Amino acid sequence: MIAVLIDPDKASDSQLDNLVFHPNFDQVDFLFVGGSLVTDGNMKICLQGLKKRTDKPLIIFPGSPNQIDDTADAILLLSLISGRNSDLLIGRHVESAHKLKRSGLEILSTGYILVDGGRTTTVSYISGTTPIPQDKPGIAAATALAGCQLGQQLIYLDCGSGANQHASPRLIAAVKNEVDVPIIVGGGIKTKEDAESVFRSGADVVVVGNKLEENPNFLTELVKAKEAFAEA
Ligand code: 1GP
Repeated sequence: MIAVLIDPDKASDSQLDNLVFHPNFDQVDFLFVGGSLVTDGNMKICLQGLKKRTDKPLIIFPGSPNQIDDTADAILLLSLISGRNSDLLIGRHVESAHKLKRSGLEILSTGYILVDGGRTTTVSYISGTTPIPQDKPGIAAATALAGCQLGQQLIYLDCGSGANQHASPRLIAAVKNEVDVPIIVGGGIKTKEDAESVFRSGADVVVVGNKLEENPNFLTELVKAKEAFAEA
């Protein structure tokens, strides 16, 4: 499946139009909305803009509790299990638990694993956590397994937005072999070959943000990668 990540701080009307009215948009499965740093108020404006344009599932990908907004359909309730920042493992969740319950959003409990994408990304800087090195697939697999044993329903392997490289095939495959839950992979996917390699290695959902902001026609390449994998 394909998820497009939308940064509410960058989502102008024309950017949303370019995405939603693209001829291949019907092949997009989910819209993830959020980020490590989002200006107050922009989340709602962005979600309302998307709601007006499409019926696709809108899923919040929150960097902080102020991004919870019931205009969306669901939320990836992220626990940053590759890090040891207690706030991002449980603290923020406690602070937002009642707000989240009242929102009525579908909650998708997600083990979020940050992987080294070759540069310091906003998410690693803001979270103050060290990503798992690409050459340590065993650590990634054990981390994902622990997340599932704690009851997480999804695993998100992320190199962070704008990463130089995406999670390696070896690391994705190691995680895939260890757990039965769906695996979301994002960060640094910039070519059709990247997307194909990530699908082939075991990703159930491929997430692209930056590349589609730069060039909405990359959606055509992404769809070809999804179709090539589906036919194989
Ligand atoms: C980041 O996985 C997402 O959290 C998407 O990353 O912007 O690099 O595609 P990109």
